[in-house]
Amino acid sequence: MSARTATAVVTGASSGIGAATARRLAEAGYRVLLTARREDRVEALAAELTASGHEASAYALDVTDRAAVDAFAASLDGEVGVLVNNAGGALGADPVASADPADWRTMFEVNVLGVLNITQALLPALTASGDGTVVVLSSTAGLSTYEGGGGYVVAKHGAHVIAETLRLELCGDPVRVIEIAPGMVKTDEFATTRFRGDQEKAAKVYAGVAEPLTADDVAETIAWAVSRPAHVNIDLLVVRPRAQASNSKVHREL
Ligand code: 8X3
Repeated sequence: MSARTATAVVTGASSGIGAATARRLAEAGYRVLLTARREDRVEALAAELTASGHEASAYALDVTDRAAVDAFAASLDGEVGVLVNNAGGALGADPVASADPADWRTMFEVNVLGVLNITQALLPALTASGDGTVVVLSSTAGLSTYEGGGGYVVAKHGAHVIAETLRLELCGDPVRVIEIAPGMVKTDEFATTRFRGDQEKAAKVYAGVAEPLTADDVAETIAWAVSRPAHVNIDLLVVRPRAQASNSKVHREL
């Protein structure tokens, strides 16, 4: 399937890596379908992409709402070439000893069940395309832990395991499963959401780091992985800034 004929669905496309990925895939020739809870944001980005000659549309969607996800899947006419599971996020950085179970539940809902919901719902359309690609945007937090990682680390390990398991289960079907695991990425919202709007705490995440990854660095990586020939599967790609050697080893110029 060529990019020119393929539809790419991106979740969490209202900002950050999701929005940047929608842009990159549109530029690569995909018909992009932007989904996110914030309808005004995805509408605006879809309009902008359409105005610059790309094929783009928007759909308000909360991936944790299974009925809404099923309705979205039923609204699609035809095949889907690419699904980018980007919707996700962190809440809190508390130690296991004192973390709020409600935060853990929220993170599990979006980072794990959200991926499950939309992947299940779109698998028939991805398979029907004859050359489908599921991207799971996990995190380096899905591969190893760090103090205060808590429920985010747990949830992203879940996303990582979904990708690994699905790849095993789909072996022989015309659908590949790509996992992209970014490390430190400076986006408008990730750290601010994690620290519930506390800008000072959010800024500390990136303090002294010369060049954290940008949303577009990750989007470019996703677009590259997705655009490999159909028989080439980038199982797992870890991408970090040069200043970060592990989850807890970061070079800061302070
Ligand atoms: C984000 C990476 O290190 O903040 O997925 O958990 S980290």
